[in-house]
Amino acid sequence: MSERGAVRAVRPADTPDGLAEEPALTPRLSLSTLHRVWTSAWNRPVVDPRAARVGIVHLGIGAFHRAHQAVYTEQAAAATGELCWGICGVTQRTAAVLEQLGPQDGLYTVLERGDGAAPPQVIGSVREVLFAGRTPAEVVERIADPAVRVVTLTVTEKGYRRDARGRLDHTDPVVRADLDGGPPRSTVGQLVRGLQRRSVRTGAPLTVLSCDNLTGNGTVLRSLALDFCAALRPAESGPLADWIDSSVRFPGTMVDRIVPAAAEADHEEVRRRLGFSDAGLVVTEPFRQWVVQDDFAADRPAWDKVGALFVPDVTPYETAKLRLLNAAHSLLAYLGALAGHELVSEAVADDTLVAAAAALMTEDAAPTLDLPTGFNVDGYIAQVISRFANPALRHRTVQIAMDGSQKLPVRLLGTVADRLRAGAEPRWAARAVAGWMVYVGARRNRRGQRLPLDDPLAATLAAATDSARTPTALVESLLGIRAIFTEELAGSAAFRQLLVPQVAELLSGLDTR
Ligand code: CS2
Repeated sequence: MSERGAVRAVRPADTPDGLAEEPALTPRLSLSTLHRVWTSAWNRPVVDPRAARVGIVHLGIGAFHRAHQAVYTEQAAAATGELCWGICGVTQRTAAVLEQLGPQDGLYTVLERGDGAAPPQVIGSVREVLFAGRTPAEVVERIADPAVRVVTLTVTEKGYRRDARGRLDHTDPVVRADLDGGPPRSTVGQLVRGLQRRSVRTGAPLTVLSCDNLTGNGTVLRSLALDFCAALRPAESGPLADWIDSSVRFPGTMVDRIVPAAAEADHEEVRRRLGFSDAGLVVTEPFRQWVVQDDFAADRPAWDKVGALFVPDVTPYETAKLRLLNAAHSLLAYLGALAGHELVSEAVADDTLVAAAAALMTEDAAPTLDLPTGFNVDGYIAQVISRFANPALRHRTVQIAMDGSQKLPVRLLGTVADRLRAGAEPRWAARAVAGWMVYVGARRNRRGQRLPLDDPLAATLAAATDSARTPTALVESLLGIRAIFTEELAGSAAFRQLLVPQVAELLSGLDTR
């Protein structure tokens, strides 16, 4: 791994996930141990990590990126022999990923679980890790580096810092500080400051690819970048906006792979099967999908050679995935967590819940979709349910339940609005919303166990729900949050009529103790 980028040797004792307790007998994965341990050739990186140069900056290097775009990138390098697409991964909120991957020279294992799982594979495409909180200037430098031709992002819905209208939230103190010229801490700030430096230094064209679960993720990111630009001093903002317009592309993408948090049993399995400990391990399903809008400013990795689909417009794929898979995921997460199911696979094994998830997709979401040509919606829905049922994936319902304020509008409320406008009753989508309302209001499950409220709007949600004594009051006060529900939805009597009885029923289900 390159010297730059604050990749410091961190002793195993410093790692956050308990690997410190590891007996010294199990070496830690790194370039030097990779060949020493009894790893079979097919577990090793498919390209030599030492040879790869950084050509991609990835903002938000969590487990999802490591199990998805980084794998495609490595396989594309193997398919073409191009060694110029190493990844500089930027970790945003904490130094945890730097501490996991730094001492491992960026290497980590992808452990697939479920039918058709490939052998565990060490991935070497991450060549550098930066912690933006510690070295923000290096992040800006890397984005400006002409060797970098692609910036990818997985910063989750909340990482975009949008206001209720979907524009850059100028009231957000982090955004404000970035606009005032401080070392950029917001994703959009990092990106635009990097673009600014690039435009002045070389003007080399760049593609910025949002890989988050947002409707129109490319368009959203472009308009946020331009919002940031517009708020700069006039001398800076005009030329920069012109350059972005002419030299930067923001294609849309649809990404899909289920990547639950790795558990201790997964770490143990890697130690047993590969003979090293790996603090950067990611666990995932065999399935993966990537649809990318074919609109690049410069060259790119040959992701199309390893399964990514390049199309003129990703919107139909993206909307289908968000309104089918992600909506059903959220329904199972809220209703499943309330019913006391720890895992998605357990929620799917519950006949009532799986029926609700299937009905949400078939009856409510599917009629709103403008499906891509040849898309078999019934086959897709059946495949989604069987992916959720994968018993080897320990995907916790509370992990998916987090950030509901950001996820609901994208996954469920579009379906609700479209169906209501068509004069139909989106009963199942409303049930998922009711599940969320009860989840955030009660914050405990049927067994009386506490459920975490992990959401950027947690304080607003708690304030809205704490004084709500009846189902109607709970529905009313949550519908009043304009950052989540539009005027149109909040004012819909039909939506209320679907919500109130379902909220009442779900709340009464909690009162069994
Ligand atoms: C999940 C997604 O955590 C969540 O909200 O619904 O991360 C889901 O697993 C992925 O989008 C699947 O591609």
